[in-house]
Parts: sequence; C-alpha cells; structure tokens
Amino acid sequence: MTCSRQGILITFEGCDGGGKTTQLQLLAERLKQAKRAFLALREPGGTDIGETVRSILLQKKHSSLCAESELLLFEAARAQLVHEVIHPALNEGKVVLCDRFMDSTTAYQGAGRHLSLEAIDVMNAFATDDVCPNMTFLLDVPPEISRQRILQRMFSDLDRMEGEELSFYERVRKGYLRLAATHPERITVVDACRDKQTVADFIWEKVQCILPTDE
Ligand code: Z5A
Repeated sequence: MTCSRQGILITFEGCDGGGKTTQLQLLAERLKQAKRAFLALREPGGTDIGETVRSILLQKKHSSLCAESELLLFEAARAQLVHEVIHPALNEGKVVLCDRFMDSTTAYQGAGRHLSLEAIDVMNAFATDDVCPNMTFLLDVPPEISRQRILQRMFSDLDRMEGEELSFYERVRKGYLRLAATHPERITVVDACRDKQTVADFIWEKVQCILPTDE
C-alpha cells in the first residue's frame, strides 16, 4: 500500500466507546486553532451513498444481514468515500481525519465474524484504491469499559452492531492489537482508559510530528 504524499490521512480505530469520535473532534479543534485545512469524516458514511449504506448496516431491523453482505456493504461505502471525498481532499493537500477505515473491517469482519483475512486484505486494497492512512490511532479500552460508556450515552439505544455479545468485542479487540503489532510504524495503540484531555494531548503530540512544516 502507498501512503499519500500530498495530504495526510489520519484514522481513528477501536471498539465502540473507545472515544474515537471524541478524540477526532478534539484533534479537529486543535487543527482549526493551528489554521490547518482539514476534513472530518466517518465510516461507514461521509457521502450520500455511504450514509444510505450506513443505515442499512446499523438498523436493527436488518438483523438477517449475513456476514458476507455486511462485509461487502462496508467496502462499498468505503470505495465511495475514497473516490468521492478522500482522494480529492488528499490531492488538495488537506489533513483528512476519518472515524474508522479499513482496519475496522479486518478487526470486526475478520477477527469478529471470522471471515477470511486474505479476502478482506484484497477487498480493503480494492475499496481504498491502495490509499493507506499515514497515521492510525487505536483507542484501546477493555470491552467492559467500552460497553459501560456506550450505555451511558445520552441516546443509548443500541444499533444492530452494538447488540453483539461481549465475546465478539473481545475478538475484535484482539484483532486490532494483532494489526497494531503487524504495523507498528503506522498504528499507535493509545490507552484510552485515561481522561479525554490526556489522550488528546498524547494524540496532538504525535500528529504534530507528521504535519508539513508550513502551508
Ligand atoms: N464497522 C464494522 O463492523 N466494519 C467496518 O469496516 C466499519 C465499521 C467501518 C459503526 O458504528 C459500527 O460499524 C461499529 C463498527 C462497525 N460498530 N460497532 N459495534 P458507529 O460509527 O455508530 O459507532 P462507533 O464507531 O463504534 O462509535 P461510538 O459508539 O460512538 O464510539 P466512539 O466514537 O469510540 O466513542 P465516543 O462517541 O467518542 O465516546 C463514547 C462515550 O464515551 C461518550 O459518552 C464519551 O463522552 C465517553 N468518552 C469518550 N472518551 C472518554 C474517556 N477518555 N473517558 C471517559 N469517557 C469517555
């Protein structure tokens, strides 16, 4: 895979409740203060088509969705996001922040659903057009904590994916940690049990190292 040479792609990964959305927003605020051009996205979603696919994937009424269809739908939303939004933004030299990307598929559909990791690697490369994040933060919390945080959310109605058993999230977490061990140059494991501001400071320090010196 090739990393973008113009803009920068930074992704946030981890089990739900790890704090990806929170940390992406805190990083976005810092980039804004630093007057950096950035774009904040989420997966699945980020395009009209992607958001439609997202609702198919997350609505509880689609409980009969088989694992193979689920995989293809995540990849379809990703391909659309890469072609419609990420490629152009990187070509314009922007910093692109994405709440989940290809590693989610390896962790959830691969480790979580036991689908073929080889097939997922091929599909990830196809859907991303070989765009690889420059930096990935894996917000790591034990599944029990992530569950607690999800249930404490203001609107704590669980979606189709969030209704899985704890053992599913344990497999997903292990899958993520294996990925991080395989790609230590790209993936930073962040102890996300710490308070939000401490985590945000840690992330900002790392991100500053890869921001181009001037625009
Ligand atoms: N999925 C997949 O299976 N395959 C794929 O390829 C892709 C995705 C791309 C997307 O759901 C689902 O799709 C997801 C994986 C799957 N499913 N699951 N399960 P989503 O986008 O709706 O949900 P999410 O990505 O899992 O986000 P989330 O549930 O909102 O979690 P989060 O973004 O990591 O956490 P948060 O919203 O920032 O924080 C959650 C709560 O914790 C909130 O009340 C915060 O105030 C609190 N929080 C955050 N940080 C802290 C700290 N440090 N201390 C204490 N409390 C905190």
